Amino acid sequence: MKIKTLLVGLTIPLAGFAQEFKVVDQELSNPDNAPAPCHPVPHKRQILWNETEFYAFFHYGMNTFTGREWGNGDEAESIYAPKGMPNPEQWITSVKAAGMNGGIAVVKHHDGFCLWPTATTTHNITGAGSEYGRTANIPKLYAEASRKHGMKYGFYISPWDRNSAHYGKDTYVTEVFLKQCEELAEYGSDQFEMWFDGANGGDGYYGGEGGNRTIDNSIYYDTPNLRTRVHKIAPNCVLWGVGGEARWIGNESGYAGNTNWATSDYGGSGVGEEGDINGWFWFPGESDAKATNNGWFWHQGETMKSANRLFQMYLETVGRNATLILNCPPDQYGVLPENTVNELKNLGKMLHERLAVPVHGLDETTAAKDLAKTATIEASETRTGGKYEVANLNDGDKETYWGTNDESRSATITLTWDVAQTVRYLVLQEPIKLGQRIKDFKIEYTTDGSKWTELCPALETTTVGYKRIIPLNGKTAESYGSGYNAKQLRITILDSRACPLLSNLSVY
Ligand code: FUL
Repeated sequence: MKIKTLLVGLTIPLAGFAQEFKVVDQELSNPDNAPAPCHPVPHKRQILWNETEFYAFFHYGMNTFTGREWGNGDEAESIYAPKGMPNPEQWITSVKAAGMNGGIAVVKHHDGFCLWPTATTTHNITGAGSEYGRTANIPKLYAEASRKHGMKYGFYISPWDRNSAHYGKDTYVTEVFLKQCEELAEYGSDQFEMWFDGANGGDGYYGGEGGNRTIDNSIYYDTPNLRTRVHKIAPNCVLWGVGGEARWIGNESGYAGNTNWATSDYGGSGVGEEGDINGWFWFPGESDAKATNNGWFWHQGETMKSANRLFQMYLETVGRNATLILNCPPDQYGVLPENTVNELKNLGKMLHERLAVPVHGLDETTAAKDLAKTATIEASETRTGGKYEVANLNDGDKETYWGTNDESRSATITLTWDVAQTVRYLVLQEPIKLGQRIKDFKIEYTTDGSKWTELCPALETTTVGYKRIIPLNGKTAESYGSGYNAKQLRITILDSRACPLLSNLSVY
């Protein structure tokens, strides 16, 4: 492609000098006819973060022993007294069995108690009320266990600190918060996310002074500096929330919008579930939800949600271009209770058998079969350049993709089987490094090869993004019905922000 840069004969007086601008011919080489990105696009670390898809949240700390959800910050260190050796390895292996790919451990909640021997405050495990508590450096053990089991890991460190006398003053950010983040970053340069909650200000113990502290959340934490300092140590660590690299989906109930753009503007909370097609930033959604029927922290007598309900949450988050961070709270022994572990296993089996999610310990032969692999796939159009064939849709390579030529905004993809197949779910993925593009599509099937019927016509089939899983009966609660007997399945992309591209298409 040849571009003529039009800086024609302009003469601008600059600091007393006449500056001549010349016409420049630039030869831009694009031998493969690669499509231009549709901005905004994600940073590499945001793509890696998205690929984590489903991960755990572990709320554990002072509140586990007080039964509270928000400690005031005046709790004596000795109240934190695990009755057994906290075992982050058990947390990690239990969630791995559910098909999760990692997790975030809360290592400091709003009460300010730190689960590692930080140099920034004495309000930490060194004063714990049991030998187990004093010995177990949670972030260290957690990072080691995660690495051992090939799981991604990161930490929740509450910016709001109701214990610290510094909170609300400049010294808090420089002497406490940033230093704590750096200490945690040192537990591993391969962290994938740090979680910075938005709750802040208000009353607390504040070193004994008490009262209320007010801050301006948008500037107080010195976010640009925080990002630079953490990324220096952990370059692929996405700074969630206050950090501005991934956004809160906004409901804590485990669902995202059917329409969900990974683009948004900073600051607003109204874009949580759906994002904003006109957003200036790549600001993808994460959905935080509880696997149990009580608070974020462990409480006596709490129950687990059923695997069926958790599967529904998965469809409504991971299946709607968000990630799912599912909270599984360790108890006072520092382990996940048995009923949690069992239900997580049931969930893993369901994900494996319905959507072929790879689950450690489960045999591949019991995974759902991807029916796209046995179909003949045809597209109404294929981009010239020789690299964008439909074969890329199901080649297991996330770097390759199918696409149309630049001018197109619509296309159809048709899958044909020799023998009709029972279909229940369609999975689509866009190569998001080139931006989120598709904004309307529909799905049809035919049993006899002549009469086409639209599937889930009432469902908003708008955005795709990193991943979209469509339950073909249109329901997330009872999605695994008898399915549809399809000889052919046709996906029609009706509109797109730029020429449509797809990196993966699977059918189960
Ligand atoms: C909230 C916090 O205030 C809750 O305690 C919990 O940690 C949740 C995940 O985020 O904003």
